[in-house]
Amino acid sequence: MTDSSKPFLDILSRAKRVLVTTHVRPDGDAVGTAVAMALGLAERNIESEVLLLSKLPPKFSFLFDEQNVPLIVAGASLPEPFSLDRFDTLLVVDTGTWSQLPGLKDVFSNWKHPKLVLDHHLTQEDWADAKYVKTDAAAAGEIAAELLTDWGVKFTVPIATALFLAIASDTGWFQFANTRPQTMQLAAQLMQAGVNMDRLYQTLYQNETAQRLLLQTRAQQSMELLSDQRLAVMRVGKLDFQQTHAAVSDTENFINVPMQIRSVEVSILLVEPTDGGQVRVSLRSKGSVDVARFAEQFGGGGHARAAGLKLNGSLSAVHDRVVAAMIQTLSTTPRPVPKKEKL
Ligand SMILES: [Mn+2]
Repeated sequence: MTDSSKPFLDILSRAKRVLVTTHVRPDGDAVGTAVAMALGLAERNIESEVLLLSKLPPKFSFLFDEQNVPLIVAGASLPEPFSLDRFDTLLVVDTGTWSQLPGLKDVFSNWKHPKLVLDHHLTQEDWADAKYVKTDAAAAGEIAAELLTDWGVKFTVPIATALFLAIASDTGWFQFANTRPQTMQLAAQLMQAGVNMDRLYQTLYQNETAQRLLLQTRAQQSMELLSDQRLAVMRVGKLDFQQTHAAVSDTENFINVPMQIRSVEVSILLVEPTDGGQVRVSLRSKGSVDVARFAEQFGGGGHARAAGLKLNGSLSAVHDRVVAAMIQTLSTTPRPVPKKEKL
C-alpha cells in the first residue's frame, strides 16, 4: 500500500456494505470503474451496490449481468423509498462534485458515514473524508487499477474487463492525448489477465443504433465553421430527437467529429434536452484554448481539453452567447504553429 492510497484504503477496509456511484449520464469510464470497484470490494469480502443516476447504456449492461453486481438505477430521482441504512460507506467514482450527482447532496451532506472520491477531474469539491484524485490519469479506471493493486486485489477476468473498458472509453481506444505510457502498460497487464479485446472493441465501436447514426447525420449537417475555421459548432434540437427517435444520450462523442478537421482548435456541441431543461454545451479543445477555464465563466467545468456547461434559455440564445464568447477567446489566442515533427 502506498502512502497516498493508505487513508482511502483504510476507510474502505473497514466498510461492510458500500454504495458505489458515479456521475449522471455515465460513460464507459464511469460504469467500468464502478463495476471494477464493486468486484474488487467483493474480492475483499465487502458487499456493495452500484447506484446509477441515469439509465444504464445497454451496451454496458453485460458488466452487471454477467457478474450479478447489484444495480440501482435512479433515473431522474432516487427510488422511493431509498434507504441508506444498509450502507456504511459512499464511494464516488469519476467525479468529485455534487453537481454531477444530482439529488445526492441533500441525502449525503449530513450522513455520518465516510464518503470517498476516486477521480481524475480537475474540478473538485471538499466534502469527501478521503480522496484519491490524480488529474494526470487518463481515466478513473487507471486510478481504480492502482488502488486495487495497492489493496492486493488480483485482476480477475471480470475486473480486468471492467477496467479495460473504462480506460479504453476515456482514451478513445488509446488515441487521445491523455494516454500515457502507464496507460499502455496497464492495458497490457489487463490483456494478460484475459480481457477479450475483440469483444470489447465491438461493444464500444460497432454497437450503435440506427437512430443514433441518423441523429449524428443531422448534427453534422448543422455544423458551422467560425473564427477562420478554428471553431466548429454543432447543435441538436428537440425536433432532431423527435424525428430520429434518438435520445439525448445518443449525442455522446458527436463533439469529436469536427476535431477531425485540421484547422479546428475548438469544437462546441449544443444539445437542447427533450424534457425542456437547460441547454447542454460540450466543449473540446486540441490544446490552444483551456475549455475548463472557459466553461467556468458560465458555471461549468471539466478538463483543459474537455469541458461542459449548462445554461437556461433557448437553443439559439445559448448558442449565440457561448459562441460569441468563444470567438472572443480565440481572437486573443495565437493560432498554434503547425507541427512538423517526424513520426
Ligand atoms: Mn473519466
